[in-house]
Amino acid sequence: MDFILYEVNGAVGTITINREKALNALNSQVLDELSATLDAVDLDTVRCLILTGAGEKSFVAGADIGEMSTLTKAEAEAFGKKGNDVFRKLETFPIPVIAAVNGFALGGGCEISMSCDIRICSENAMFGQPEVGLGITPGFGGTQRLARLVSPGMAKQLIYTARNIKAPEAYRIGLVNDIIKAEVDEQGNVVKSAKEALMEAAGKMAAGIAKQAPIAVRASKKAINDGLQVDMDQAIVIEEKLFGSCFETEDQKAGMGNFLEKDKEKKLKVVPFVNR
Ligand code: DAK
Repeated sequence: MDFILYEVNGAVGTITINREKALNALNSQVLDELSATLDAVDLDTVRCLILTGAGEKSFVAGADIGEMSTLTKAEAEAFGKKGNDVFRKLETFPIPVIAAVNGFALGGGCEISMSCDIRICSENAMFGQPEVGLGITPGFGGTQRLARLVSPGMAKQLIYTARNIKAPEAYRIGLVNDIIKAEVDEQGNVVKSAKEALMEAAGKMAAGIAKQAPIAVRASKKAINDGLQVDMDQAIVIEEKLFGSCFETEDQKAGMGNFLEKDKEKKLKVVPFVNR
């Protein structure tokens, strides 16, 4: 892989888009490598993923404008589909994915973060959908996911004006769950950069997810994602089925058993990921 790094720490996998010279812009090769990396994740051991961009300056500064600039209509559609397929793979990935957003998350960068379950960002993050300024519409699901995540009115404002927003505004409109600041000592010296603090916070959140019963976490993700696509009557049926699917698993037996035995030590133990 030229542009993707993947490392596993315990039950948490971290995928880094590593094309720092181009601010981690997404070209076809990055998209292909990201797709192959997701296919190779060992779902028996990894329970949560973190997606980030290499360096301090940029998460992902968008789809690669150089590559897109000469596309024909048919090629543009194919490029859009390539991105959409990978983003959808991320969105429907069986385990949760946390986007740790450092610096620029513009166009395709904002869009890939919105395909993740949770977004946390560093204080230097900047989000935006600048596409209309480039003569195109957002093309990797930006028009759809932004409208669902924030509100149709806010999504329209951001997309029509192509205005970039900083971390506090992204937090205010609900685009990110949290903003992580650099750590500074009493003399004002930076002891932990915003990126380091961000990755530490993402790691903690991921580890917190990874220690929960994995079947229940996966089923919860599916219930939320699938339920949001249908009306409430259908949505609660989806939930019922996924709720039912947790029963008779080792996770459910151990999880409830630990509680009923009132054994504090046991209760704190990680429920094993053996179902199955
Ligand atoms: N693509 C390619 N290269 C990029 C890039 C991008 N999106 N963003 C930055 N780079 C490259 C720069 O060209 C530069 O390369 P060199 O000149 O050093 O070779 C290097 O990264 C450093 O960038 P700057 O020198 O510009 O750095 P600055 O700090 O001055 O500025 C910036 C940072 C993020 C403000 C600036 O680079 C910038 O404005 N970048 C473009 C941001 C942007 O407009 N992003 C949205 C891209 S459009 C679709 C499919 C997908 C999409 C749409 C439709 N369909 C098929 C329908 C998605 C579209 C997009 O994402």
